[in-house]
Amino acid sequence: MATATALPKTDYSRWRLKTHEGRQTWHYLETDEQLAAWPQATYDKYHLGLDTNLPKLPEASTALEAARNGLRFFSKLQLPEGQWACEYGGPMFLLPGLIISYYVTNTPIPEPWRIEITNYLCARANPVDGGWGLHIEGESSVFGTSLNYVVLRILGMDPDHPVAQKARNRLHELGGALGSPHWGKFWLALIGCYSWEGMNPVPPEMWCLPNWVPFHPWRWWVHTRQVYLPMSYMYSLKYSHPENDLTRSLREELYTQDYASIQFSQHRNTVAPLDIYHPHSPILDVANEVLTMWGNWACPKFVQSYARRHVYDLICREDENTLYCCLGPVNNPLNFIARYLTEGEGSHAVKMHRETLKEFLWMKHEGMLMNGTDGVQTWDTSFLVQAVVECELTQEAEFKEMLIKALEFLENQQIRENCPEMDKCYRQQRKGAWAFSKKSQGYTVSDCTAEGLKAVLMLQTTPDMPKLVSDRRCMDAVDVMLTMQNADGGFASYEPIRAGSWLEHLNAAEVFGKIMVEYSYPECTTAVVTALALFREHFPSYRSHEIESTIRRAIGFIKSAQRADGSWYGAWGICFNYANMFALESLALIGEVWENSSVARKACEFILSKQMDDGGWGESYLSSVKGEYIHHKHSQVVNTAWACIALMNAKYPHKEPIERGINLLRSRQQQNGEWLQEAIEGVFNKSCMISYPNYKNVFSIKALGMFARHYEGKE
Ligand code: LAN
Repeated sequence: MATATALPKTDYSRWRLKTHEGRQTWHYLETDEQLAAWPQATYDKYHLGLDTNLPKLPEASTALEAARNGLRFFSKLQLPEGQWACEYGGPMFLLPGLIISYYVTNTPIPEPWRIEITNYLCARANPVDGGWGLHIEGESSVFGTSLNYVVLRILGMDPDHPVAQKARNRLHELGGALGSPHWGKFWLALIGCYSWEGMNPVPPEMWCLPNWVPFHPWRWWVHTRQVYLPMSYMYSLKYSHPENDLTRSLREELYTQDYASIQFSQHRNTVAPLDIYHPHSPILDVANEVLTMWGNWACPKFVQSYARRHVYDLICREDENTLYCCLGPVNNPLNFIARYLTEGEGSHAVKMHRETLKEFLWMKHEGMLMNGTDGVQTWDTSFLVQAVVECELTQEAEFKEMLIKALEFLENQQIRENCPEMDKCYRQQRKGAWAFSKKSQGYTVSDCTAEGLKAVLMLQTTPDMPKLVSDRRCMDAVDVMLTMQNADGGFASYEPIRAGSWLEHLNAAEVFGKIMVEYSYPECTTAVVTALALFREHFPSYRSHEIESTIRRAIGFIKSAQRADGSWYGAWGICFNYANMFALESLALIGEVWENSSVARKACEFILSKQMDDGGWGESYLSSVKGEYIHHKHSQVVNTAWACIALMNAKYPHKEPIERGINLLRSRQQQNGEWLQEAIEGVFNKSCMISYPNYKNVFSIKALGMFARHYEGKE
């Protein structure tokens, strides 16, 4: 965005991405000695948007050659430890948590971060109205605009700067910060710019209920419970950062009314209409009234302090179980604040959080942003390996070393031990699992375990590949997955479902849907069944009956989840194209394809009905939000790759539509083998989008490879 006042920039030739045991952090080299000792790598340059000078490749005359060119390019982005990294931005409510945590814990913000976070927020302000939304492609909202405005002000931007002025005007048009959703009110209360009285309750006492209570927090989706855990601790303390000049100015800037005149207790349920994805249920409103009274008058002091101690114990366990990385980008800063307020500056935990928070920051051409996790390392690496296998390129000498390194990474990152006293912290079995990011984060994810295991098995059965993961460890991965099947046969994300979806009536976050409990997902389910099936080929006698019945029930779930129009709704990628690809892979596993299955046929018809005039597929993120297929204005490489893979999974008998899709992929490939970034690819909780920039390369390579295998040289 053009601004009247030019913003400083750091010197991009000084940024380096470091990887150590899967921990990825960006460093700004201040001295010439450092620069000489640590040259900038191709992957640094690529991620920073600098010229990589990678060569033009010979023009591809077949799909396989195009796949090979794609892989030649992508192999140059592999990190020294064997994984692939990338930006994982999209959500616009994460940086505020980090910066507010730095602010309330008196942690200095390094100058290069200050400059580049400011640049990022300026680059990402809505060019029309100057605000920020829930995610980078979303409309400006009070949540996004108020909190990112606060970030810019904490980072030192003058309130008269044109970017600040424009954002403030937008915030005021939206009614000001009084209309912040629950989580926004929380962050503002922490910095002393909102009153705790105006916040719906998050009582820590909930955690003292007996475990059989059907709405006990241990039954909630793990992200929701790990966010509300530290939030309840700070809510109970009603802590606000001491008032200073910034507090006083922000109180004037954020509201349309005089701050002193606001009766905060009347605004617990004031939320700007644009911010509401999931409106309060009447049950939640009643519960909030009762719990407010409980907190104000009824809760005995000893219960309160017992609850705080219990919650604090769980916070410490989460820190220790994840080596202070925490489950995600919201609970890490929250736990950091909780530990700081309780243990003070000298504490080991405080020091550790200051380190681990760095793993969530990412540098790109627009500046510095916060990723949705501590990286995508294991997930993207597993997919890349599978794409290479699909292309049958594993035997080519030029990719050998790359694949060995990828295997080494996956071997290194398998989780080897369960959490100590795992029942006390309500944790899922994790010995044998893979996390989405890295081992030390330590959270089992069903499909990350599955994709990790598939990649390992595929590589280890390739001639001349080392065998690094023992049979026993592959069995451990299977053991974890077998603990995770839901009653409906499907698989959820981190844990099996622990309570019914009626708990969504207590969803208080307003901005997200489906956050209270786990659900069965076609994506996760497919990953698990395909992993179990591959495992069974190599270990036919290990838990064979259980594997057999798990697969059967899982496929039953896949079939039952198909919508009347033949499609599947995808919860983690945008949207129907993503889930269709997985679901059809599950069906193919039991031999159900276009030729013999009405389920597969209907799905193919749905997919074909969405092909665009240029031969590609393009789905808008609104598909995820609204639950119905909505075309993007333009076809998208990633959607096209998914649709082609889906049709090939179903063995759709006519080559022509698939070839048109493949030709679109080829026409968008650059001369150095890469594909360029298009619209956002991923989603969570229905309303928030998240970027998967490696998908454009990985899934295009896979689609081309599959096409080559199915059709090339066979005419
Ligand atoms: C992710 C990223 C990966 C994703 C898949 C593996 C793709 C999926 O199949 C299972 C769920 C999972 C692991 C997932 C869950 C929710 C995450 C962690 C995210 C979408 C990335 C960011 C998001 C997290 C909840 C963001 C913080 C927001 C809160 C509401 C706490």
